[in-house]
Amino acid sequence: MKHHRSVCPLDCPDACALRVTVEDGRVTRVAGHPDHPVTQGAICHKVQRFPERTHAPERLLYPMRRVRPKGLAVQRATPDDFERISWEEALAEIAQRFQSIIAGQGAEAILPYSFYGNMGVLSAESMDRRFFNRLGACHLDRTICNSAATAGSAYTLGAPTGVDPEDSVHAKLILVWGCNIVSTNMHQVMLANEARKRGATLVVIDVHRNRTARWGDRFYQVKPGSDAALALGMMHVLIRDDLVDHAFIEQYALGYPELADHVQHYDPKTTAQLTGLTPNQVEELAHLYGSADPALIRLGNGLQHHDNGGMIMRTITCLPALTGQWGKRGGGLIKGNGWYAQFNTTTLQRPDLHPNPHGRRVNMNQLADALLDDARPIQALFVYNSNPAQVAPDQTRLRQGLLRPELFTVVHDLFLTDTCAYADIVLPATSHFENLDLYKSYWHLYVQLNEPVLPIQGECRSNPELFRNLAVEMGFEDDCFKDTDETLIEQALNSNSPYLEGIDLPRLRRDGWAKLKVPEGGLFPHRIPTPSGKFEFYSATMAARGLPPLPEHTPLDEQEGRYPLAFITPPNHRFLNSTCSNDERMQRLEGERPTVQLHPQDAQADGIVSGDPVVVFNNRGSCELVAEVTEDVLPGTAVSLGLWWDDPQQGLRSVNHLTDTRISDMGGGATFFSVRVGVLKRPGETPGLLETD
Ligand SMILES: Nc1nc2c(c(=O)[nH]1)N[C@H]1C(S)=C(S)[C@@H](COP(=O)(O)OP(=O)(O)OC[C@H]3O[C@@H](n4cnc5c(=O)[nH]c(N)nc54)[C@H](O)[C@@H]3O)O[C@H]1N2
Ligand SMILES: Nc1nc2c(c(=O)[nH]1)N[C@H]1C(S)=C(S)[C@@H](COP(=O)(O)OP(=O)(O)OC[C@H]3O[C@@H](n4cnc5c(=O)[nH]c(N)nc54)[C@H](O)[C@@H]3O)O[C@H]1N2
Ligand code: SF4
Ligand SMILES: [Mo]
Repeated sequence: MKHHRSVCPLDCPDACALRVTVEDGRVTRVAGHPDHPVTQGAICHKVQRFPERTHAPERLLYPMRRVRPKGLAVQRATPDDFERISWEEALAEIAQRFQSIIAGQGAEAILPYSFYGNMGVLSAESMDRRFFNRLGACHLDRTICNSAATAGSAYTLGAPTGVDPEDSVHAKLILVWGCNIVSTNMHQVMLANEARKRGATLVVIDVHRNRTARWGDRFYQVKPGSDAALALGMMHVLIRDDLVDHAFIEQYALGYPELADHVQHYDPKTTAQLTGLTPNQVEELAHLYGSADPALIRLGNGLQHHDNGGMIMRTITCLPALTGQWGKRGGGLIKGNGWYAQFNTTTLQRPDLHPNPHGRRVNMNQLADALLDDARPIQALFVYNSNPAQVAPDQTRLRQGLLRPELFTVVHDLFLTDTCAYADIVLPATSHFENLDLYKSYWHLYVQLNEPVLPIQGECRSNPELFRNLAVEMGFEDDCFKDTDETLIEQALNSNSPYLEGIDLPRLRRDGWAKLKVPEGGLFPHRIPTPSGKFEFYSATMAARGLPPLPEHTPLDEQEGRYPLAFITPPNHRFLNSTCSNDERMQRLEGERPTVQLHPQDAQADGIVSGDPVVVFNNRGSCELVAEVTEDVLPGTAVSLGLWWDDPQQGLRSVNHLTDTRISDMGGGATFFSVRVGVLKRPGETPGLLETD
């Protein structure tokens, strides 16, 4: 029996340090590393299940070629849909198909599709990027998660950064805003509980009473997409009651007179109408925030998945500058901190290898549109670190696109995901227990090294190894395709960022992790990287781009598709996006089937009671869910948690049949949560208006 250090590879802010037990060549236990300052020995249930996941009989262990028709119409993808082939055959077939597409339509007809299924720097953004750059492939804008917030908050703060979460123990108020931390950021809960012991109040703002709302001390329930109005209403009260920090504003902020004038319109009564709160609640929240010291905002990731998501983030990030909370230990705001780990991406990804840096780009939220683009249809799709046939919007059209007979699709994954149901070639990926990799967190400030603890299983290959092999097959002779994993890590760390100073491979090999050298207070007050060098309430850059220069509330289109309910589909507790959704134990703990939470008023209209199978539909598609009638949601809002894999035999399919490829106001972000639907108690039947309306 041996114990090893490891890192959780999942797309989760906590980036936990793991302690892994290996016995007879198998992982038998995964626990949190007790010495890591943030992980503190605790991890979530999902990753405690990694021994079973790593050695699951369903894991892909060798390359396969399709022998049966594509699609999820009748049943899930099964190994019987494929025949086993050798790596030599697989690589030769991919290279030959790529070469003939390049000769015919050009390399821009080949689209890589990846996200952060494995957050490792090597797995997610190294050899793969070099390969597709050298190929001259279509560029992919990786916008599915965080790009509206990155763009929106940068207008106010200059960079999408926040304070060190370890300082949250010093807060006296923590405002958890559109962030379900009990499920999605458990170590923020541990830190907040410590703050609570020291007297802090925990306030939650969300559209539904989620697990975090139940844990917090106070809960404010708002209408979807109304958070900018709420923040502006809070500013109105803070300014009216002189709860702002004038000295701070004078020294560090730009545009206060314009802001003060602008928020006159957002009196508590108006704000209440816009948000669904009462005027008293608006006053109370503003006073709670304005009088606590230090006050911290933990701003969520999902909150930005609205048509107006960029502006929501831009607006909320103004609050700590108004109250002078930056620079106070335990105050300020945390949205994300990934920006600080400034690895040398130019060397890692080699954008210079691309023959056409300003060539064709596809926004990953608009994969459905790109696949169905008659003028320039994508001819080859190469999927890794992602499961688009589950996570991307507008699945009805997306899957039509994936079924185009001439489309050549390759999927590299650990499991036969829903996307594999559309693959011509499936390639087996190593688990992170089999790889060397480098990790950062998008929340805490530690960089970590992950060393292999298991031999490679079956014929699996890691992402960097796969793209090294493909480069050889394509005849790419550039030296960069010969770099080993160690070299890639050294290159990543060889950056002139002050935050990475003193962090190198030998140190990471010795200690496992190292804290970034971020000065106390983050960028504040040393450097506020906006054009003016101040927090910008008024942004000339936004004005120049045709955007409102002041924080603003833009209501969501409640007429979207003429459907009565706003439909919100955030992550659940035990799946990680669509990863872990194939674990039957996790499914059981999540209640066997996906549900839709409906307010009694909305349910009554159609005689729906809890447990009824219902059809949720709009003009883009439909899916079947089980009704859960509850006052945890507001009238007019329906909530379904988790991305469940399709099961055609059980009538299960992705909630993303209902979402749209529309992009947000800033950053090309996803609009998963700005969707409207109808609900009917008619299982199995497809009412006439479902698909076409
Ligand atoms: N267990 C688990 N953990 C995860 C994930 C997972 O799938 N499962 N996914 C990971 C990833 S990739 C990400 S990006 C993060 C996401 O995690 P979070 O940052 O917590 O974001 P979400 O869970 O998407 O949304 C947070 C909350 O925003 C609420 N919300 C939706 N619309 C609005 C609105 O208009 N106003 C307000 N105030 N609230 C709104 C939702 O109801 C939800 O409760 O979690 C990561 N961690
Ligand atoms: N309706 C709705 N849709 C959403 C969201 C939502 O809240 N609501 N959330 C959105 C968000 S925030 C995000 S980030 C996206 C996430 O979307 P994705 O990034 O697609 O996330 P996953 O579904 O977890 O799929 C990751 C896949 O990568 C595979 N994988 C893991 N490690 C490796 C590896 O080393 N190599 C290879 N080749 N594959 C590997 C996993 O097995 C898994 O199948 O989903 C988005 N979609
Ligand atoms: S999914 Fe998140 S909480 Fe769970 S082990 Fe990984 S990093 Fe930690
Ligand atoms: Mo995400």
